[in-house]
Amino acid sequence: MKTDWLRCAPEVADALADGCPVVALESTIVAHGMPYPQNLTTAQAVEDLIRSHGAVPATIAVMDGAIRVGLSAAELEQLAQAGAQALKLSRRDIAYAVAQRRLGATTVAATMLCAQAAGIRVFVTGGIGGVHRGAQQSMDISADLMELARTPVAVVCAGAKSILDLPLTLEVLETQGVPVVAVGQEGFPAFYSRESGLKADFRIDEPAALAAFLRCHWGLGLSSGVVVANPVPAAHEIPAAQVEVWIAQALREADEQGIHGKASTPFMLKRLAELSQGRSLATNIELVKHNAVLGARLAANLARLPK
Ligand code: PSU
Ligand code: MN
Repeated sequence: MKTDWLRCAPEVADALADGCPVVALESTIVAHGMPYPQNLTTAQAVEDLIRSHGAVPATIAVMDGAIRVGLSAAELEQLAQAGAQALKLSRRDIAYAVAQRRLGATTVAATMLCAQAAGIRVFVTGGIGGVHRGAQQSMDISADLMELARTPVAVVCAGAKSILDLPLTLEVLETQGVPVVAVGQEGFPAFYSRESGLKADFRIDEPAALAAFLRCHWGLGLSSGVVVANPVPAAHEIPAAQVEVWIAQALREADEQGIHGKASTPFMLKRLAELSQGRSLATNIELVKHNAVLGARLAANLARLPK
C-alpha cells in the first residue's frame, strides 16, 4: 500500500518499528454500532484498557484522504459525533472514501485489511459479521468472512450475533480455512450470550498459547485470519431465549421497512438496544472491554515470540 494513503500515528509507528505490541480497533462499532455518547466513552475506555495492559491502541478510520491508523482524542470524538454521517466502509468502499476525502468508519473487513497493511496482527472488536438469516435468498454474507479468508490478522471478538445464521457462518469459515478458537470454553459464543449451542473448532485458554498458535498458523504460510472467540463475562450475558424475542421483532421490522445490505446490521443493533431498553448496549460495551484486555495480552505475548 502506498504510504501517502496510509498514515500511522507517531506512537503507533514507533511501537511497530520497535516490535512493541499494537492492537487495532475498528470504527464502525463507534460510528454505526453504538449511539453517542456511549460510543465515545466506550472507544476511550477500550483504548485505555489496551494501554493499561501493555499495548498501544490503533483505532482505524478514513479521514482527510488517508487510511488513519491511530486517532487523536479529538479525531476519535469527531468520528463518534459523526455517527451514521460517516460512511460505513467495507473492503469495496475504501478507495472511494480515500479518493473523495470522505470521513469513513471501517468494518471488521476493512479494519483487517488496513491493520495488515500497517503490520498489525491483533485486532479487537465486539462481534464479526456473518451469514445473515435468509442468505439462501438474499445472498447477504458479510464481507468480514471473505476478509478472514484472505488476511492474516487475529480478530478477538465475542463470537457473532444471533441476528445471523450462526451454523452457516461457521460453515463458511470452515470452507474458507479460517480457524475459530474459543477461549475458556468449548462452545462458539453468540455475542450477547456465552453459548450458541455450536462448538468452536478449538479451545485455547491462555494468551501465551494463543500467541504460539498464531505464530505457528502464519509461520506455516497459512495466510488466513483467525477468529479468537471470547465469551461475554457471565455477569453481563443476556439469556439467548430473551435475545431471540427482540431479534425476531427487529428482523420483522427490517423486513417490513425493506432494510437490507449494509444498513441491515446497524438497524438491528439500534432496534435491539431500543427493544431491550439499553440492555443489549450495556452488554455490548462490557464484551468489547473484555475483548480489549484479551487482545492486549495476546499482542504482548505475540510480540515476545521470535518473528
Ligand atoms: N457487530 C457488532 N457491532 C458492530 C458490527 C458488528 O456487535 O458495529 C459491525 C462491524 O463493523 C462488522 C459489521 O464488520 O458490523 C458487519 O456489517 P455487515 O453485516 O454489513 O457486513
Ligand atoms: Mn451484508
